[in-house]
Amino acid sequence: SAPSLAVVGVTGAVGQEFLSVLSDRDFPYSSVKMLASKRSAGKRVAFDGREYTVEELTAESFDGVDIALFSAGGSISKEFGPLAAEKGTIVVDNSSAFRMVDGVPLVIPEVNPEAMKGIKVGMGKGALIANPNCSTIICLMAVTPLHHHAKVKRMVVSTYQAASGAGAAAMEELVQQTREVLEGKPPTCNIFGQQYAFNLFSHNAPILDNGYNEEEMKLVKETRKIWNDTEVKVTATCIRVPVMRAHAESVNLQFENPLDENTAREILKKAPGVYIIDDRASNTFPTPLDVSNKDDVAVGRIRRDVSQDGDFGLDIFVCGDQIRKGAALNAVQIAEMLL
Ligand code: 11C
Repeated sequence: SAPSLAVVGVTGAVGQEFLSVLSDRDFPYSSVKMLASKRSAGKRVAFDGREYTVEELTAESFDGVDIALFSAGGSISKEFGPLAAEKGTIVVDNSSAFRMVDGVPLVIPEVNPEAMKGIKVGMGKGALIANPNCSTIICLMAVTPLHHHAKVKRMVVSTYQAASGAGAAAMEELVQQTREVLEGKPPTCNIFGQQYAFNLFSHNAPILDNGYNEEEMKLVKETRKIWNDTEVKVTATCIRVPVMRAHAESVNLQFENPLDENTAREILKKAPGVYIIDDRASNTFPTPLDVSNKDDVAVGRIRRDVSQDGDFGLDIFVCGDQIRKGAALNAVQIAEMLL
């Protein structure tokens, strides 16, 4: 029979997207609990033509729940994720809480479905499965097919990250600031503590002792775990740009084996969940708007890296919807694999 579902953090940007992706994909369910903090309890949310009342998340929320999709921040995941799993719920967690924990699969369905082998609804056992960081998902959707062909030795990622990655409030603040700046008023700076509209800045994640911010180190560590490759060299610089909901990433690749740009293009043409926008004649390449509200990741600017010898280096530019493939869609695809 169809699984019972719970959506944790249902009033947030990703929570709301969980609902539209579940609905768009006709995900089968017998019941669905809409869960959030006490603050949001009692609010009404619409799903599949019905209205639901948001319930407060408690330890009892997971009784009888087969699959729970979590996107309510790391501390909620840490508190309630293991508890839900103990009760027999399979938790697909969008936070960074369990990504690097040994034994917790970190999954992009098109990239490493084998990591969650054996985890299924109906086996009478709960589990934790982690959804990678959005920048990692979007990057690896395009890079993994190339990696399988020529093995990436080193990858340099520069990101241009949208407001949505910082949540619904950041998206609202971008709109508000844009209006304020155009009206000549001082911008309201509640989320990032600085002007965001008509500006860009280093990603707001905490800076670590090595000078990288947490977002950058997620790209480094998560790539190694997803590829099951402790050797691959990854470095990243993550930047927040005033774009609403899709991330862009410039990716420089160094390969162990040669890969010319035409072969790369053929590989990317066939890659699941990826499409190419790469028209040099008209200077048409992927943009965040091209992929906003779309499932697939766009890749372009596919070219040989002239700083490397022969065909051992490529540059590409990737755009993906942060809320969809970067979060909700990836989690729902994981949930589909549980059935
Ligand atoms: C951003 N990727 O775009 C971040 C937010 O590890 O899931 C999500 C952080 C995470 O700002």
